[in-house]
Amino acid sequence: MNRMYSVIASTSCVVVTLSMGAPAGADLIDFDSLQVGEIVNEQFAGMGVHIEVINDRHTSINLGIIFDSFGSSGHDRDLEGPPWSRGNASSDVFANLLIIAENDEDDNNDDLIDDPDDEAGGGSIIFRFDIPIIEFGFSLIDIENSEHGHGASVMFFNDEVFVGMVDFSDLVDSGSAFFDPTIVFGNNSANHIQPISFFNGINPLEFNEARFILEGSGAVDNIFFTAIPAPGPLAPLLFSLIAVGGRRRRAA
Ligand SMILES: [Ca+2]
Ligand SMILES: [Ca+2]
Ligand SMILES: [Ca+2]
Ligand SMILES: [Ca+2]
Repeated sequence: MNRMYSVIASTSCVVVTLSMGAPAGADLIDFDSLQVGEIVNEQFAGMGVHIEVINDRHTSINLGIIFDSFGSSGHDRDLEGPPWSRGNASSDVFANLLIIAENDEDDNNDDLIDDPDDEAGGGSIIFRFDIPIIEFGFSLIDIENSEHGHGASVMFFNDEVFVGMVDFSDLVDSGSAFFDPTIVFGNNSANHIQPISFFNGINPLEFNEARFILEGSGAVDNIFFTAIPAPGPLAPLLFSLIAVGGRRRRAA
């Protein structure tokens, strides 16, 4: 899960590197502590994460909700597994998934959507972060991204300024820097997407918003993100060395 795409931005030169090991400041949201049908928005504010959903077809229902992939949610077999039909996570357990709600019916008034189903007309699932992020990974369920199916992508912004994007068709395009030969999209598919980063030279570009754009149905899970590492013990030492160097130059 820790292989990282490194793309040199703002030049025509694209480089993919690998980095192993758990990065500092990394965190994961798997949605498994929430209830089926629960509306998802500020439950992860304590982690500095805020979630907003926009429904493209039912524009009065802008809700992200929990779907249980074990099947208790009911009415969408495409979102149920394992086993999944294909993909690099075809035997993996996901439990709760985050979907764009297609309906907002709550007849028993328990604040849980009674019959969670994903919006076939798509929409946006937006993650906003209180502090800058430098890498973002996730899992995708039932994304049918193909020439015959609906498209999907994820876009990244920093203070609303565009940083970069990955069209999910890039993930299965051998000519793309984001190509991952393990990924297979299609009906009832399940895939883990390696953390995505954008680089300008050796410097990772910061972002504080990741926005999924889905043109059809599907779900996301296992939102993985890494904040900018806090200054380690080396930082004050480097600073003092620079300060000493500066004084020496002035003395000379
Ligand atoms: Ca989950
Ligand atoms: Ca209910
Ligand atoms: Ca559905
Ligand atoms: Ca499907």
